[in-house]
Amino acid sequence: MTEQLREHVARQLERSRARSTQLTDAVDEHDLVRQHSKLMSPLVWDLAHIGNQEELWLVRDVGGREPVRQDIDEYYDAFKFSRSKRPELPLLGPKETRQYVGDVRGKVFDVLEKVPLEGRRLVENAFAFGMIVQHEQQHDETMLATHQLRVGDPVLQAPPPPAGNAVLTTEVLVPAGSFEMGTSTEPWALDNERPAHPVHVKAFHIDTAPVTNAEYAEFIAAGGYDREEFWSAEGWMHRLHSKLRAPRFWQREGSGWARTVFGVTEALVPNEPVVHVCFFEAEAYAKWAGKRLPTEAEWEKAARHDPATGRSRRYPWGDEDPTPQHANLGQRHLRPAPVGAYPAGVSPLGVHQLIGDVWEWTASDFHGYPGFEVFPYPEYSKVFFGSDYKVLRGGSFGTDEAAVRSTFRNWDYPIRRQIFAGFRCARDAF
Ligand code: AVJ
Ligand code: FE
Repeated sequence: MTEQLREHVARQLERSRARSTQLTDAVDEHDLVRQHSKLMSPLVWDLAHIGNQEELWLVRDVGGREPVRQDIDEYYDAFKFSRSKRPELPLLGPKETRQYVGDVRGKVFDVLEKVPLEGRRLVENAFAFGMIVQHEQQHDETMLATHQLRVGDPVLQAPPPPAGNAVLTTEVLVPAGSFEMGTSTEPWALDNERPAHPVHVKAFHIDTAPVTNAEYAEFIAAGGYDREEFWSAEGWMHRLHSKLRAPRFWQREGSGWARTVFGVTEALVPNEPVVHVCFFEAEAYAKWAGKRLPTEAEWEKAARHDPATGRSRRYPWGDEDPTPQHANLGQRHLRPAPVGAYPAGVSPLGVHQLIGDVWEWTASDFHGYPGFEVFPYPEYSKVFFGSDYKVLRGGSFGTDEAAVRSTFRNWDYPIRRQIFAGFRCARDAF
């Protein structure tokens, strides 16, 4: 059992490192150290930060080993310097960074071989490894978003996602009742997903698929960006101030639209979920459509509740880990898949593509669940609780399966568009 766990952790560490290496080897040194957007760190910062967190948690804390490079800790502390300030820091260069993360990883494999993974130690130590795997994958998704912001010839390649299929209904009714939200048993669930607790949800309808490019283009054509009545007061202020006219990376092409995807400008794919919209745009679209965004509880009930058993599933399709047949995860494709592309991933209530493709904005602010306990450190989520952030659910094509579950909660400012975010709509049932 312990050996199997060590094997599993080693494989996950290797998978995340292969991805980080791919994302950073794809560009030249100039593009590695450059800031491609004020919203992002230079790619070389993300890579060294991945190594530094790994050193802090696994080499020094779990392993009780001597520091590898204590002198650089402060430059890679995400709370000390904001993303926009990071390019001015005396950061490690590309070569030093690769050397550093490699040195740390070597020690981590040694720690993994020797660390106790029994009893209480199993929970504490195994979780630390799981947290670091997720952390690296989260930064890999952030680096993928930096790649999308980068200007220049395309450097990333991936096969297209599977084709779409007709989805027969546009929305389903989720009957009123209690369901179990969150988890107390997922071994790698983070503090904000815990504990499992019952939540009563009133009857509501939820869209069977995320809102598509074609649907979103109709909202624009209907004057959605000029009609204040669809926007919240805050959303309208932002729409005016930032002169929003369309999703990020869209451009007019004749009477239609084109969009730039990792350096390639192409015609919009009509039945693909819209991506790179902010919360305020999602909210305005929903109002125009006579709907609203789902709350977090509604989203999770649609994703997990099995009316036949009354149980909450780990994933919409059941309790098995995701496979490529279930969902568009892990940067296997460089875009969301068209609606209906994953019939095997459908939830018991008939809702498609809840996991993968695009992060989905919800109506909810980011708060701790009843009984929330900081674990293992307040900077993971507690310091972000409050009304500044909106919760996103489900993961995107750029999220690795190690870093998303049906209970997983992501959060961001309602104005952010560089993340791989889209949405689906809901409405009251009665
Ligand atoms: C959970 C995606 C909001 O990237 O800011 C990375 C994850 N926390 N390093 C982020 C995270 C610390 C976090 N999100
Ligand atoms: Fe981080």
